[in-house]
Amino acid sequence: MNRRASKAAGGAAQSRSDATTTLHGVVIAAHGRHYLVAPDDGGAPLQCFPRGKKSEVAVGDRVDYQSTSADQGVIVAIGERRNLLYRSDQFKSKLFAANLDQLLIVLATEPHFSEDLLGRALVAAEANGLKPIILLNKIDLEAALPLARQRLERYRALGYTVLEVSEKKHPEEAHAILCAHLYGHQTILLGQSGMGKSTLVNLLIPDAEAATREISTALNSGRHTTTFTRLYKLPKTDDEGSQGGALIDSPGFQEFGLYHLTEGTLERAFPEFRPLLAHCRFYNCHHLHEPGCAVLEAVEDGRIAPERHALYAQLVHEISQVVR
Ligand SMILES: Nc1nc2c(ncn2[C@@H]2O[C@H](COP(=O)(O)OP(=O)(O)OP(=O)(O)O)[C@@H](O)[C@H]2O)c(=O)[nH]1
Ligand SMILES: [Mg+2]
Ligand SMILES: [Zn+2]
Repeated sequence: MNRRASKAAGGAAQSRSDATTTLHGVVIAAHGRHYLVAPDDGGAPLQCFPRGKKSEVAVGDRVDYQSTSADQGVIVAIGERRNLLYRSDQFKSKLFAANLDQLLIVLATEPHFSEDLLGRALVAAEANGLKPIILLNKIDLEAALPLARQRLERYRALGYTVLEVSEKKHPEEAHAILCAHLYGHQTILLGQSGMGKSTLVNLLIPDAEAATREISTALNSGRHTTTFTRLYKLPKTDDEGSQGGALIDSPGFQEFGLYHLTEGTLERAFPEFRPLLAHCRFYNCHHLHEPGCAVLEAVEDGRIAPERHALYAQLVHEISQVVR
């Protein structure tokens, strides 16, 4: 049946089962080579496979697809992306999501969060032009709170937004704070396992039923609760100006390689380096050992934290390992 004929036959349901008709939707979940696509016409999500061997589809992608059965389809084209967030090592890359506005880095007082991963997530946000927001969750765990706050002081000083909530103990307060920052934007939640990403999704989107740790414990299914990346549309609220948006929940991770970045992108991803870059003696300064380096001088006299420069040096080292 051609497009005209299917139109004549009438109805979206008819054309959706027509393999030659190209339909449009958004990828809302990715698990291996399985993708869930939410059709633009508001129909139920259907399971899709990408055409061809390489699966480079990401959650948040706009796609053209053709249905192969009532609840399955094949992705035939990926729409142009505003951005694509991913991590990489020397050998492979792993997609997080596409077409994002913000990156919410979810940390907690407990378990102890990794500052290395926090620093890398900030660099990834800067490199992709995404607004990073740091969230400290579980502030009800008072014994661990002072240290967590102290560790985040540096990032506040750099100008990053740092929010503090207790999703479990003070859900109404948390709800208000989070809505103010998340409504109207497409935001990915990144963080180590157990920080409270899925709890946050459930707080803002009650019918998301994102599995939290309790559920996984009940099912005895291991440490990592969330096993795939999934997009949830924010419900429209009554108060005017709230425009929906979406949250993308992702599995907790332990590594955040950024081997695909260039040195030029890296140096600009550190906001405290930026005003100094024009003042290095050599225009192609690597800010590692060069004489007359304005960045190294700032490290020397305490304007730049040595830990931040060490992260920069480590990332430069890592990208130099890649054969381009
Ligand atoms: N004390 C306390 N516990 C919390 C809070 N928020 C979440 N938790 C608990 O922290 C645990 C982990 O929460 P999840 O939302 O599953 O964490 P996650 O970041 O999604 O973890 P992964 O899916 O494994 O990446 C659960 O037992 C939650 O109940 C909080 O504000 N205070
Ligand atoms: Mg989770
Ligand atoms: Zn320099």
